[in-house]
Amino acid sequence: MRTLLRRGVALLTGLLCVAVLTPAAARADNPIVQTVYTADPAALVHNGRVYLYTGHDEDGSTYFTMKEWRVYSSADMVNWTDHGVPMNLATFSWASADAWAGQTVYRNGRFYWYVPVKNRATGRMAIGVAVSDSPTGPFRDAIGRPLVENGEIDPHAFVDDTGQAYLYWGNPNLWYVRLNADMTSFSGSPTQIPLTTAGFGTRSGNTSRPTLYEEAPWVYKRNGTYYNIFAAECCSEFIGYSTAPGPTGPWTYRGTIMPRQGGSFTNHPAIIDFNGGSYFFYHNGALPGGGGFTRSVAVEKFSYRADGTIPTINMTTAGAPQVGTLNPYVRQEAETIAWSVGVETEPSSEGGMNVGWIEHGDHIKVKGVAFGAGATSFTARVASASAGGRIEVRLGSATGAVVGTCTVGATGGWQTWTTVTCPVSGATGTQDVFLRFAGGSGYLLNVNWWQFR
Ligand code: FUB
Repeated sequence: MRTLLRRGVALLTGLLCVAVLTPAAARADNPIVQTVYTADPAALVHNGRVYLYTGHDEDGSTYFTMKEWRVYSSADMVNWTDHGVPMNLATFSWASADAWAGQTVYRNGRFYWYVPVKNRATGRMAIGVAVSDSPTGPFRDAIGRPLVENGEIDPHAFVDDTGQAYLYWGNPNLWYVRLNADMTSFSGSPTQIPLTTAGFGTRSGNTSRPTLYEEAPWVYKRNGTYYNIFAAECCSEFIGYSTAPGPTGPWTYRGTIMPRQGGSFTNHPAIIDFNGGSYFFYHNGALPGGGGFTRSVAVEKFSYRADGTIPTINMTTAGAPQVGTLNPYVRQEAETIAWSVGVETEPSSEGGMNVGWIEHGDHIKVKGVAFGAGATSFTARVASASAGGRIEVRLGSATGAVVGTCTVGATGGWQTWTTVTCPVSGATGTQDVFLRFAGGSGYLLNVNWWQFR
């Protein structure tokens, strides 16, 4: 990812410089993740945070070459914390390939992550289920075998307010099965939801698939109505939706949510309500080097119409507005990022993740940082196997006013951590903070966390 993204972001930065006075460009926070390609979003609200589960498109992919899944979380919809890779193909001893589109639900103190993977024994796509006590994992295979297998993909679990849970999945068909309360077994047999044109719209020119339904069902209930949001009419896909009076139908096609756009021939929806707002997640090819096999997850805020229908939602680079502000006076993970240029993340020897592969001129943007009356110092947990470098604390942009500079020396290793502190002056009110890195050539330093005082 590094070379591709660095080169592309330099281009993007150039374009943004041309439009430097355009507020939308300055605010651009979509796609959500800049450090790797991400695909197939699934979002979950838990204890005041949004957890975003994604797949990972390998750099330079020419197919859905996917080996692991990733988790990010946010309390404000713009600053997203990278929780790394809590699950990969090796989690499922019976899986051989294709870590494709999954989804996570919470029930009775546990998190269940349903994913499609290829079953080594049969060569077919099957649905696995992993479990964890934490939304960020690690996850383990809950049953040691496929939960269900019929060669189809894109599982989505939904727990109805009756307590009955359902698993939906399918491409080219649409299936459901009633999950038991343990969420890792089911009752009855997988059942096909009839793909009627009344239920799922009319596809043009494909008699073997008469309806618009393609894949990626996302089912939920709102104000007594069941919604099924899905990827429609490959290729390229748009996002459509249907509604029903019950969890298994009968469905009525309601139209387009997100038209075809964004440079990826697939799209993949997730919808949540968080903190009084409604949010629509999707993916596109918007990052440098991006396309149909190098996708990136993004989000838009939207409002349901009074009658419960969903308006057309277009992809933006601005993304969702920030919910609240970020507190700089508590420890913040360096991998909590609104936008970054040049950096990557990795597991830290101190737990969680750290930011690494930092070179001169790279930066991290943290949005809406509430300094109040003002900060007097900046502290960062850092490591460097080279000669180190500097962390410039800038406000407003990567070329904005420098309010503090911390010098980082050699620590003897990329995971040999020390704490540096430098004075800060002029950081008051609510600001977008840019940590810009400076120094010589090559990698300069790693950052695990930071905090103002
Ligand atoms: O990411 C692989 C596949 O592409 C997913 O399973 C589908 O939903 C499509 O996004």
